Amino acid sequence: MRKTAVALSLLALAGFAGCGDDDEDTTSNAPAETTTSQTGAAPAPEAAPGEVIMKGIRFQPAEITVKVGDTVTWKNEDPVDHNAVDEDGGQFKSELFGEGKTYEFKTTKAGVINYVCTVHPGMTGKITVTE
Ligand SMILES: [Cu+2]
Repeated sequence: MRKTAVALSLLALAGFAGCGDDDEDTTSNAPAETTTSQTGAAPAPEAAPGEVIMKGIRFQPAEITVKVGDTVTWKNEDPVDHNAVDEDGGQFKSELFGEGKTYEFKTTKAGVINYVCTVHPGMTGKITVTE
């Protein structure tokens, strides 16, 4: 009967009430192993793909490449208002928006889009949209 006593003590250690005295202690070990599997998180990128920071009266990065269906997000980190206006095909035209605000544009077709901030001459950017 020692075998039964050992099995019961293992069940007790695993937190089971111990209704059965069969050899089920092997399955009761399983829950304890699931805690160590979630290590090694991916490093966070500074700017996500499709994200453009407006800073220093510039679009950063000034040129990005995204896929059709991706969303481009502009984020203003300047203390002055900016906008983003497509100067070729009129696919997007944001309002002026201030620090901490964002504007999003979802691409719908492949091509090159040149855009500007209309209140800051020379503040230009380019989006290459690929299939
Ligand atoms: Cu601007």
